[in-house]
Amino acid sequence: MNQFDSISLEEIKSIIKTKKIGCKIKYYPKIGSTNDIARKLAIDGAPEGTVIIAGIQTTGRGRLGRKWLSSKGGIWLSIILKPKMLPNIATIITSMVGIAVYKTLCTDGINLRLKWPNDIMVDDKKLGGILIEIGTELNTINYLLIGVGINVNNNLSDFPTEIRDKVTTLKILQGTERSRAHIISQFLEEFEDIYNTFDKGEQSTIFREWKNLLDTLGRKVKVVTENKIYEGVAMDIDADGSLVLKLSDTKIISIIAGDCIHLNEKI
Ligand code: BT5
Repeated sequence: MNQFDSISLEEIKSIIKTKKIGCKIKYYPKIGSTNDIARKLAIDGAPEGTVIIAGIQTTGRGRLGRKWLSSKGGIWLSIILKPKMLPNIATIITSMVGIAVYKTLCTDGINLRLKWPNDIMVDDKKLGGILIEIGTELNTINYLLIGVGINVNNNLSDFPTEIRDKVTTLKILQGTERSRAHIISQFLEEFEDIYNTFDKGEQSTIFREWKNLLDTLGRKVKVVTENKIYEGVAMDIDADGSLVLKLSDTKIISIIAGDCIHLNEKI
């Protein structure tokens, strides 16, 4: 047992400087998925900014029901939001989470980049991911759940062999274990900052910042959407957060959701 083996809620509460995000924080040493607990709490009327943190998730999930490996040592958390309804709200919130993770970790000499739409990458390996789930009723957002997973003190041996060459952790990158309480507190502060910018209606400022961090732009990519696969050059992010793709026949299209594979170095 060492000092970084567990996440101390008391420590987070003693250092965090936010007003809204983290107004209530719940910690579970081992649960299914923080997003499931968040959903229950949101339906029961938990206030905006409530945060749920897990030590281990037994049924952590990614997008489209994919499995998210959540062994001991990572940051697995959800935030309950109650934002105003906007078209493509999931995209702007994903961008805000990516920017907040970047600002939290960039001072540590890590070459962190974002891969459209929701991957947190270092040197082309996945360090973390973002999952947005929305509860709506008659065109009104009842709640929006942000799920964030970041590999911190977990080891490569915690991952199945088939994805070991595609993932990384802060411990592998930095050769040392980190206080997750500190990282979480800083991340929640960075997120609150950018959520205030969002509340002021400054979406274009947020997308401009996102574009600077997106490693996807300028690359040849393959994008797998629900019903089609596209290949082309990722040109830009448009006003609603869609990826603008120039196809090989020079046709230009916008894609709001999908899985993106980088096919080459930046051109
Ligand atoms: C994501 O999905 O990247 C969103 C991950 C969100 C996880 C958080 S943890 C807290 C909250 N509670 C939850 O239950 N979930 C959220 P997606 O883009 O679909 O990527 C999923 C893919 O990433 C998998 O199919 C694996 O290939 C890979 N993967 C799984 N676990 C990983 C890990 N710990 N680190 C890096 N890659 C992983």
